Amino acid sequence: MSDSTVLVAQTGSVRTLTLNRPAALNSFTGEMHERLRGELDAAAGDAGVRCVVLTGAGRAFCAGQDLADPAVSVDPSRGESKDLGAVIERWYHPLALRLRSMPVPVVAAVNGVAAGAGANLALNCDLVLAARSAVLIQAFTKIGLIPDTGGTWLLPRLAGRAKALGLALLGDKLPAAEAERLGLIWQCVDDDALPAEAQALAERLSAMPTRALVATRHAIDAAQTLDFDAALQLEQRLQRAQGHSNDYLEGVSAFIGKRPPRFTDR
Ligand code: T3D
Repeated sequence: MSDSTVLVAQTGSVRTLTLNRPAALNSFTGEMHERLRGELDAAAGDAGVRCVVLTGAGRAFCAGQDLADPAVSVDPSRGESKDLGAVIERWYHPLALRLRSMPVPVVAAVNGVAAGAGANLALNCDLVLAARSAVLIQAFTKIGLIPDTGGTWLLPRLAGRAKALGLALLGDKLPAAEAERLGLIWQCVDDDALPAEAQALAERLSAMPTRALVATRHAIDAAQTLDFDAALQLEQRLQRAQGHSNDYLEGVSAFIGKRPPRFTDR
């Protein structure tokens, strides 16, 4: 197997990116950030990609920041501190923004523990499937930090303030089934079934009208900060654009012709 920190595979129009530092539970070094950023950009720019799956090698999805990376690790005996704001600005904020602005849907296949920024990495994806044995951990307060990578924005919106605070303050393990019950993730599946379920979901999404999917994500995210009238205005603008798309013509003619549609816009 390649020793690259991000493995890339393609089946049809589904691009799978696998975080690949299993000995350190796929925690982020600067190098892995760099690779993932490059691969997300490459997938975004490739017309042959209509859905991305993000997963982890080995027993973890991602344990967040690699706490032994010299860029962020501190030597307690020296009483030194690091500028974590710079780390966030350079890596985690662009990562969250990249995921939420991908021109194709992104599926997280959470194969094992997802901790710290690793948990919020998953929550930034469009649909999150998790293996039943996986756990999500807002591990930040355990090391004196606050949730980042969009966690403070995402958690209350997904689970409500009470659960968001419980998860973020206590940093306990949240089993995948409970994450599904709380509405934090789309679905929890049996461990053995995760790769096939993630691929099937990604193939289903890749056959759908990509631009409509991405515009739907945009409208739903934007509506979090808009009043009702502004959300209606945004729907109108986006629907106008969709109305001019090839996919809309194809969708309607396929419906009228009683045949399956073949969507091509991206
Ligand atoms: O730059 C900044 O700091 C700002 C940005 C912050 C973003 C963040 O993500 S902060 C949160 C960082 N992540 C954590 O605090 C999680 C730390 N890891 C854990 O709490 C546990 O490892 C897990 C709960 C995730 C899993 O526990 P367990 O018992 O299944 O595994 P383990 O034995 O703890 O870990 C296995 C190996 O992975 C171990 O290495 P070893 O002893 O076999 O050589 C462990 O050190 C390594 N590992 C796990 N997480 C990290 C890590 N190494 C470096 N960084 C990690 N985050």
